Amino acid sequence: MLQTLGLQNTKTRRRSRRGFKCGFILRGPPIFIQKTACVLLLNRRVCAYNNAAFYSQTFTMGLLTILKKMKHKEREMRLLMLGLDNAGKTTILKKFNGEDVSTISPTLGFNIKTLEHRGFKLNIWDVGGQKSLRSYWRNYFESTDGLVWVVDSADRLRLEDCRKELSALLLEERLAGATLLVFANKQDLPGSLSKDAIREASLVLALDEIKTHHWCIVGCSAVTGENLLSGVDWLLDDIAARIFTVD
Ligand SMILES: Nc1nc2c(ncn2[C@@H]2O[C@H](COP(=O)(O)OP(=O)(O)OP(=O)(O)O)[C@@H](O)[C@H]2O)c(=O)[nH]1
Ligand SMILES: [Mg+2]
Repeated sequence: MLQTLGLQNTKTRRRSRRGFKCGFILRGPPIFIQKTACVLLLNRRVCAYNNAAFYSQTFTMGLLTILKKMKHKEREMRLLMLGLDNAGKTTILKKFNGEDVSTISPTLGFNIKTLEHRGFKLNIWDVGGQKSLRSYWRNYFESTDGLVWVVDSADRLRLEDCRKELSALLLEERLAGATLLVFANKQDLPGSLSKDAIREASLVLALDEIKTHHWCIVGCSAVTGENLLSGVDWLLDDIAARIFTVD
């Protein structure tokens, strides 16, 4: 399955993401970063004597460039997978990882897997979606590059719940920069929405009204693996275009 989906498992890095970044800076950044930092320092001083707004903007832009370059070097993304309980999040994660998906139980905490795909290291977080657990979702927002919202397309009764939860998430400041991929899952089930499930789901979830995030909806089946990879590819392309583009 691993090969079918084109993903490779990797060992989860022991150091935390933040710890790695700190270590990277302390051990001495590459020359181009040091040079840029000097220019930035200069910019900051000049700022005191000249047009403060202009130079502080230069400083911010410069900092952004450095961060982008560091991210580029890491080629690492953090993807957060959320959705109502029973939507199929854990099944999707296991399918990506080439694991058996016949025995899945509800997630009471979270699962994390680090996979490699197209040269990117993907840290995928799958958090339990039961109502009592949703207040903990916020603990996972930090540094999210991509939000994967999983919908059970056969669960028509809870589509309104689903829409409300997603709308609330999109107002979260810490998710403001994240790209949104909606997986309309369980397309293999006869009762799932309609033959034009994707368009219907996007209407029901009011996706057209989202102006704050780049988004895309993909119909898929975690059991058969259908369309999982094309969804992830779109997500990676969008994130890469936003955060790995240098200069
Ligand atoms: N037919 C079908 N069943 C699916 C699909 N994806 C998941 N399921 C089933 O749906 C049930 C719930 O799947 P999970 O992956 O545990 O759902 P979850 O979103 O992780 O649920 P929580 O951990 O409670 O948030 C399981 O019985 C899966 O086998 C799918 O694409 N098709
Ligand atoms: Mg789960």
